[in-house]
Amino acid sequence: MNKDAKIFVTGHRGMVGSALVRRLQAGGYTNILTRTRSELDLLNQAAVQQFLQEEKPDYIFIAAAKVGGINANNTYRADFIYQNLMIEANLIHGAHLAGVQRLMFLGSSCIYPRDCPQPIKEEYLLTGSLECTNEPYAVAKIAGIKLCEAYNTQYGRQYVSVMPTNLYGPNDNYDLETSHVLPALLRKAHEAKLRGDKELVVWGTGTPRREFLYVDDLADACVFLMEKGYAGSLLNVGTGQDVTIRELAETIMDVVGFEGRLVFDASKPDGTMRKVLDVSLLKQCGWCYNTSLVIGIKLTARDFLKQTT
Ligand code: GFB
Repeated sequence: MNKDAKIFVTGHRGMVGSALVRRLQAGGYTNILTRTRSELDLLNQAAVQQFLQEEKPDYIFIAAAKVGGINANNTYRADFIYQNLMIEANLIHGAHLAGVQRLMFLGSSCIYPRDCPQPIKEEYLLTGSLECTNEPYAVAKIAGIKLCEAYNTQYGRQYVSVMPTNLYGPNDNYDLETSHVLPALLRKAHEAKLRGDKELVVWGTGTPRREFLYVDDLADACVFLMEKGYAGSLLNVGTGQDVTIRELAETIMDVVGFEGRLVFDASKPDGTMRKVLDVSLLKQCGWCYNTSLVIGIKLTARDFLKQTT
């Protein structure tokens, strides 16, 4: 990528998009294009097509998406499938019409079958049934991958789909009903400490395993792959290491300094029991993560305090 290439980052106010903008700016890129939701409604096909025709970016990163944790995915099922299908279809088709050759579509590790072998290889896509709690979101993201593949095979585009594992970091959503587990537990531990509580409630049984990647590492991987001209269609991005939800909660308690005990609310769903990515392909490309879970949690705790105090 030339340093003055026009790079459109969608979703730049979200956790992933803002990390991409930080990483691009740090890399010396000077022509980064962003639009807020009120400036450009990505659900509006005509508006997206007109914008892309006018701007004709050289590169697009699709970080805009309707996202959330297990409860949000399970509750707002229609919103998750509809909004994600519209955003990606409008952007991918609009990019093609505007002659954009290079695009990166960001998905999620929940696109893989619920019970597939672990660690999860890219080739397991569409080999089994999905986890029920996030099936609408996963179906939309799978459609995005297939859109990219189809424009590559029919029109010779280079649209790459990157599947990150569970992400966390600055600008995350800390709302307890809709957030992912890591920001939720950070907030719960912090508030429990302030109130002097004796207990911290963790949803589910604490036994599911999850892999966590610091969002600035994801942004680094995405820019690395664009710079390298990576031309494969689907690629996992993660650490290749996972922990139980109980271990995650204990690490967060240590970082925050909350000394009460953990209580598990089994009335809440566990979701997939294990979800750890095989990152061999990414390693072969020459990229590896940098931020350990403890360091990443400390950095995120700082962001949480900044946002709430
Ligand atoms: O992060 P999370 O919501 O997403 O939940 P998923 C991970 C695990 O943490 C589940 C447990 O087993 C939850 O039951 N958990 C424990 C909690 N305490 C809490 C809490 O206070 N809040 C939350 N949110 N969870 C999402 C998908 O799945 O992950 C999305 O629904 C997407 O589609 C995303 O793929 C990365 O890993 O279960």
